[in-house]
Amino acid sequence: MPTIPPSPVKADPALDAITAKTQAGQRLTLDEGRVLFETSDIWSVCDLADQVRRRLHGSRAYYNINQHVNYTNICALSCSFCEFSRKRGDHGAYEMSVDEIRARTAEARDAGATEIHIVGGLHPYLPFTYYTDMCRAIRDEAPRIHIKAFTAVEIVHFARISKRPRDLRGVLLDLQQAGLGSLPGGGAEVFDDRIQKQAFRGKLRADAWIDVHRIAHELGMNSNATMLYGHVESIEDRLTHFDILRRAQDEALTRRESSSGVSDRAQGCFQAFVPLPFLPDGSDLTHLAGPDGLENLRTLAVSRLMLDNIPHIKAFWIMQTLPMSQLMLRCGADDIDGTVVWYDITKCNAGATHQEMSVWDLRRAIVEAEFEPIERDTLYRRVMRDGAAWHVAV
Ligand code: V47
Ligand code: SF4
Repeated sequence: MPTIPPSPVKADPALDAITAKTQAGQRLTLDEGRVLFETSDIWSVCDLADQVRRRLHGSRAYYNINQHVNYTNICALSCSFCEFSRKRGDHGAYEMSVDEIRARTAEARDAGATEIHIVGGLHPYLPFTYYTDMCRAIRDEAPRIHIKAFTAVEIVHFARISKRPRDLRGVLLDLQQAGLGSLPGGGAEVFDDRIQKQAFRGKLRADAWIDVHRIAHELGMNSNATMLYGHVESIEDRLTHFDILRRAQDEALTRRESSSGVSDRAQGCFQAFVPLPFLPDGSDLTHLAGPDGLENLRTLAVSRLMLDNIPHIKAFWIMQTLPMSQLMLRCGADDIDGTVVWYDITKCNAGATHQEMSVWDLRRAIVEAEFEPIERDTLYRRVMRDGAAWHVAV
């Protein structure tokens, strides 16, 4: 019988102190985060993230029944990583009418969706009323569906087109009154001015992105945060990104704590962090390879370890693939997102925008990874269901 050679990866003693701190629930420094990104002992990093994930969520793994709507791909900006955006008149450019969005909502409601997730390009000509009408139409068609919509950069764009560039609060309030429930995490990319100039010129700087989320939190809405990685950013940039998010969440949680019982309005916070691997196909950066599987696992695991105050880490199966999302459940993730149905921003299936995953496949993937599948709503409450009829467990 041949002997099995020892694993080429040696346990890294530099991880001992980090392990002790993590197990004691202490916050890791950015220097420690650098060790996690640089060590050759990636499996210990994944194990450590798994311990934290199990401490927070046990063997539960979340999914939801949702539908994504990308209302237009016409965009005033030209981010170099983006394969989705078009200029007006370009082949394939589109914008949906409010009636089309209403029809998608009816389809989602009939399929039992609890959430509609809406993002689009920065359309240069649609008026602000288009966005409030869209929310009202969804509210009217499916009053129980949670509207998670508009990245921070879209909110700033709405403030400009409604001629009140400094009144982000007013814009968010108008949308909230029209039915907006929370903000998705997109548009953050990587919080670094140099990378912004290089890869997504004209998009929001970190402070502006954080401002939009802070105001949404103050208005009682929750939100998510993303990081687009594996393009031209460095490890330092990723760590800075985590640091900025962690501080913003500390502030949100402090506000929430100090307002409880005093204010009649609940304060929001970040619910989930979603690491997004750069997918080069069709973008202006096709000469880059994008991150490989190990880099994806490591980045997700390090995010779980560094973002100690954000409860959920999502492995978005559309970008990570379902098999990778299964592995990620063992490396720090507790959520794989949902049925999605339509997704236009990145396309892996020969360019098809219909990218649907059945509930059965989502649950099977979670069970195969040896976790308990839990259907959640947008606010991470457990959903109990009988076919398309559902209610939130109390
Ligand atoms: O902001 C664009 C990214 C984001 C590419 O909040 C790309 O639950 C990879 O934010 N390769 C939109 N990424 C998607 C998003 C999201 C997705 C799922 C869940 C949630 C949530 C948020 O997609 C954009 C941009 O960062 N993106 N092009 C690309 N080629
Ligand atoms: Fe426009 Fe968003 Fe694409 Fe940038 S990433 S070009 S803002 S749609």
